[in-house]
Amino acid sequence: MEKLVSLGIVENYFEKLKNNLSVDAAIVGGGPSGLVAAYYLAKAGKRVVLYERKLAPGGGMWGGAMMFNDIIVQQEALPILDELGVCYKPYREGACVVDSVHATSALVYAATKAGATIFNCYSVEDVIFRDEAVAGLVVNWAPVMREGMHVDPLMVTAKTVLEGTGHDCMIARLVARKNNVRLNTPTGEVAGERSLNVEQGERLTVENTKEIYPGLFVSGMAANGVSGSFRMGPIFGGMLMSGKKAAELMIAKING
Ligand code: 48H
Ligand code: FE2
Repeated sequence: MEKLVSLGIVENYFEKLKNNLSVDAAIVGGGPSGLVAAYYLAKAGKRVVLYERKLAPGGGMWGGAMMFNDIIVQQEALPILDELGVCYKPYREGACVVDSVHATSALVYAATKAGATIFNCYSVEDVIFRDEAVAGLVVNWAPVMREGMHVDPLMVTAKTVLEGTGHDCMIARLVARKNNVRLNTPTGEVAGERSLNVEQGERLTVENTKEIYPGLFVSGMAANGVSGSFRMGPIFGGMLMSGKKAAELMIAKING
């Protein structure tokens, strides 16, 4: 029985790994925007893989506001919660309150149920750069990166890559710096996030969700960070709508 347990995991895991070495969409980061993008891409029948460096995907959504584990979602984003089967309570002016633990786990469930593969405990450390385009990801074990061990990575080719890394925008930063290229952002580089403004931040998150370099798309806080727009605090409609828009743009690119 001991051998069966180990063999079952090893054989299945390596099968999963092999099946995801060349994909339609590779997503960096399992925050709300990345998870929603993974859901819609998978639902459209695309082969999608998502890498999350933490043990649990979900990013900044688990903790609500200052660990008060509720979030606000505005009216425009409720169709996404309905589609993903997330429960919410009407509050005021069309906005709803959502239990953040319920919502975060629901996004993880919906994305994987739709067919997206999530590899947790993986760090994306670089991209594949070919013919002046981003053509995939370079991945490693998150603990290897954290320990600073000199261990070479594995590579995954992808028709489209989504940076959903949150506030850091580390993928956009390294693509611009390492390859000395300009991004499709107001400054040509990572502009950096501005202070808090809920209305502007929410609107611009969706507006700034786009392809910032051939093959490389941005969603969520990374979309704001690269374009120099505002943070918005614990309101999550913009993150959800950004993930959906990213998926739509990527599907259009994959379909040529
Ligand atoms: C693998 C990585 C890597 C890497 C990072 O920050 P997130 O929750 O992402 P978003 O943009 O979908 O959501 C943002 C939201 O949570 C938020 O912070 C808001 C609304 N803030 C407002 C405010 O005012 O502060 O998740 C990003 C995920 C995390 O889980 C990281 O661990 C992961 O990406 N990640 N995974 N390889 N190189 N970098
Ligand atoms: Fe945040």
